[in-house]
Amino acid sequence: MLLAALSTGHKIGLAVVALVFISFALTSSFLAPRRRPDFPGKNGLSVFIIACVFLFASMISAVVIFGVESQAKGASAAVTTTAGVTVKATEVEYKITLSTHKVHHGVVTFVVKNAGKIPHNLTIQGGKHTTNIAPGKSVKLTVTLKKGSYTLYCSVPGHRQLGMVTKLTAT
Ligand SMILES: [Cu+2]
Repeated sequence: MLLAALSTGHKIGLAVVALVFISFALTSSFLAPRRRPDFPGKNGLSVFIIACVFLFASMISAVVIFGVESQAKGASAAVTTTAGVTVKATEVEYKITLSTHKVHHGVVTFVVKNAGKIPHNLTIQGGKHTTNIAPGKSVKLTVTLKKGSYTLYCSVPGHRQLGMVTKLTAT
């Protein structure tokens, strides 16, 4: 989750820190003992431990700092990409009314209200659907939409043909 939220710049920064850490670990475990058979030795050991702790700490802080930074930067965008948008769908016999027919692609939550007198559902063609909703009740359906055009309908037999079908575009 955290890594996915990082921007490219931050990922490069993290990779550099990770590379330093890895090369230090490899160098100290393979190269140093060859040159100095008594490695790490009495004095060397404490230096080695300090270096280890320091590098580990910088790696952790790099993750934390970069992570916090990108979360702060993404905060405004998160409204549409992470938290998602809400589309209200009102169903009656035999019509589906959407609060909007155009959304930004990503997470979309449908709040589906059955304002009719018999059960209905909201089905995304080729995708998720709500349960059959009793009259007067509301159900939420959260989906992740890629860019494209979607057909929404009620899958109760006959209802789509009677007009319970509409379109939604994700841009
Ligand atoms: Cu229906």
